[in-house]
Amino acid sequence: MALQTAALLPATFSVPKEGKCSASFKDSTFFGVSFSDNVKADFSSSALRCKREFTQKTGAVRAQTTATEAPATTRSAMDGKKTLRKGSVIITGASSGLGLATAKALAETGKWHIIMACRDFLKAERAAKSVGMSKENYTIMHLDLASLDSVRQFVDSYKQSGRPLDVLVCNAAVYQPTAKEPSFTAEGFELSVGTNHLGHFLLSRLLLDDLKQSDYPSKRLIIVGSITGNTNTLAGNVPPKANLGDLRGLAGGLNGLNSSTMIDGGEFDGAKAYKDSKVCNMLTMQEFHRRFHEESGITFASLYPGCIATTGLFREHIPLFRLLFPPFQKYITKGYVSEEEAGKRLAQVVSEPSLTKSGVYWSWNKDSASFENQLSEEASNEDKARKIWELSEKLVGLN
Ligand code: NDP
Ligand code: PMR
Repeated sequence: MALQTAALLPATFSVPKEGKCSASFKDSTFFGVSFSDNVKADFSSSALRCKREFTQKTGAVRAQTTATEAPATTRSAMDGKKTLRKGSVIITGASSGLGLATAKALAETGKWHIIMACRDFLKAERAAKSVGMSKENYTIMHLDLASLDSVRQFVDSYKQSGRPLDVLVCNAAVYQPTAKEPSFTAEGFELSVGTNHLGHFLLSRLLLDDLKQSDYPSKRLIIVGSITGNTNTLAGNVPPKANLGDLRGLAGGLNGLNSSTMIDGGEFDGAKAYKDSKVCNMLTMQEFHRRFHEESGITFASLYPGCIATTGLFREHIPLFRLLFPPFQKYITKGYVSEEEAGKRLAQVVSEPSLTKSGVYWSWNKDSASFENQLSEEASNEDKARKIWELSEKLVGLN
């Protein structure tokens, strides 16, 4: 049973104005090449398989609760100066790509303790080592966002650890652009929206009180968004476009039985499901802001870090896409950013004193300077945000 709980070891190119795209291809084609029949089964890891592998691989891992609560500042006995304790930041999906690069950037400052909330413990441990993070700067905890039980166990373990929570970064995501059939989370929600939105929704709701209790100078909840969910950009107009419709699929539970697997009630489309999930992420951030910013002082933010064309996000795309996508973004759209640069951007949203404004969707210009970007009509629709909040509460069992 010791293993059932989370393992805890110390261990833009953005087009700001309305842009119209005349592209007439589907997302499943790129440079006119059809991918549909080339999907490889070796990337078909289901949430359940990952969970099993974790339990097998981490047989020797025990939960430890080493941390104790510490006030944000302590006065030094030597010179009486106040010193700030290390901030505690949880980053979901810190085992690769943007999450790992952000963890690395924050660890290098020496001012943060990073809780890497990951579904594959060994992968996370290797990843942390591979980027040179030193053990005193991070803790790996098991979290599978495709299982609400796992989310609840993670939260329980975190609370038991006694560690304060100063910043939560909802970063993990799955993208299934070539899937012909939907796959599902442990509770039977379509996997992309289930993981990217519903898993994070429950996680952030359950950890909100911990954030509220933080005495750190700036406490933040960050939910990673994207340009492709924003139809006021060229990238957001590449088919299939995000569209949540009247939310009838979400209301029905996205299970493909008595409802559609898609939020808008349409036919399953993996690329659209991902983009829809990003719209939910950006709307959720704003709804948090409206409901809790004033009373709690928490900064709620989202961002588009740039096109990080080399990450594991594209693992289920065909090899040709993965080969051509980075140069396409580098030389044609000029929207490309390296994982390292994107990690620095997200690290700014975590820790920069100048980025404390709440309710903002951050982006960066060509000189890598941050600016408050405009969200599309749908991604800033207050009525939809409230409805998604209420429907999501029901689905994750908060209501
Ligand atoms: P990666 O695939 O490299 O990282 C995604 C992370 O999410 C991985 O660590 C993965 O774990 C984790 N993850 C996936 N499913 C689960 C799950 N069920 N439970 C816990 N963790 C899970 O992609 P990126 O770094 O590119 O993506 C990070 C974020 O950036 C996403 O929110 C994405 O939408 C966003 N983004 C990415 C852009 C890009 O161009 N790449 C552009 C705009 C936004 P594992 O290592 O085990 O697979
Ligand atoms: Mg896109 C203005 C240029 C721009 C930018 C910044 C992106 C970002 N993309 C742009 C344009 C185009 N893309 C154009 C003109 C095309 C047609 C050739 C195109 C195609 C394309 C595909 C097939 N782009 C993609 C895909 C994906 O599978 C990626 C996706 O949609 O994932 C959901 C993607 C992306 N383009 C981006 C970004 C950031 C992505 C990554 C996904 C994300 O996290 O949002």
